[in-house]
Amino acid sequence: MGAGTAGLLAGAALAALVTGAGAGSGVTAEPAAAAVTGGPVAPPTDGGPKDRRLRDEARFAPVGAFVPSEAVTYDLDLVPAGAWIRVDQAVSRTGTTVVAEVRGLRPGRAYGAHVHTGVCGADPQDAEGHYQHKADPVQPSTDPAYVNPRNEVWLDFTTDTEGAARAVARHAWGFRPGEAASVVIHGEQGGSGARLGCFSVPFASPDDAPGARG
Ligand SMILES: [Cu+2]
Repeated sequence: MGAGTAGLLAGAALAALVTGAGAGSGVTAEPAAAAVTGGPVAPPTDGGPKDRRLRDEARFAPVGAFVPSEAVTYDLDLVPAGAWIRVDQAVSRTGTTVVAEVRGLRPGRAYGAHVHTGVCGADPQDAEGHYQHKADPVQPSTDPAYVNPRNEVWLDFTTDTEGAARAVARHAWGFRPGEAASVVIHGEQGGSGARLGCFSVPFASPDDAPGARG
C-alpha cells in the first residue's frame, strides 16, 4: 500500500481522461457498464464526501523482484516485466468510474480484467474474487446473476498494435470501504480466466472519510 505514485488528481485531468479520445489508439473500451437497477445509490448529504479522483500507476514486476512493485506479473510472456498500468477512479454521489490503461502488453491480444477484493500477492489467488455490488452468497461466485459487468467492475480490453489499451467501467454505485483492492488481468475476456497479472489499487469508497485512503 501507499505507492508513491498514488495521489489525488486535479478534477480537470480526470474529466479529460474519462471523456477524452484515446489519442488515435483504436483501443476498445468495453464494457461501458450500465447502471445496476434496484441498487441503492447513496443520497446526497450535507457535509458528505465530495467528488474524489485518484490515480495509481506502476510497472509490472515478477514475484520476488529485487524492486517490488504494486503491479505483479504471473506470466512474463503475456504481461512482460516493465509493462505499465494506470488506474484512475472517479467517485461521486452518483457513482464510480474506473479507467484502466496499459502499455507494453502483447499487441492485438484480448485480455480480461476486473476489480478484485484482495490485495495482490505472490499467489495469483491472493487477489481473491471479484468485487460484487450485490455479493453472491455462494463463493467462489460463478452464477451469471452475480458474475456480470453490471454487478462487477469489468475492464476487458484488446491491445492495439503497440500493446496499449484503455478500458472504462461506469457504475451507479460505489465500492464498500476497503472491499475493492486490486485490478487483475486475465488471459481471457469475460468472467474468468487465468490470472496473468495483478495491480494493487486502494480503491476509494463514497463512504470513506474525505481524504482517507485504504
Ligand atoms: Cu478477475
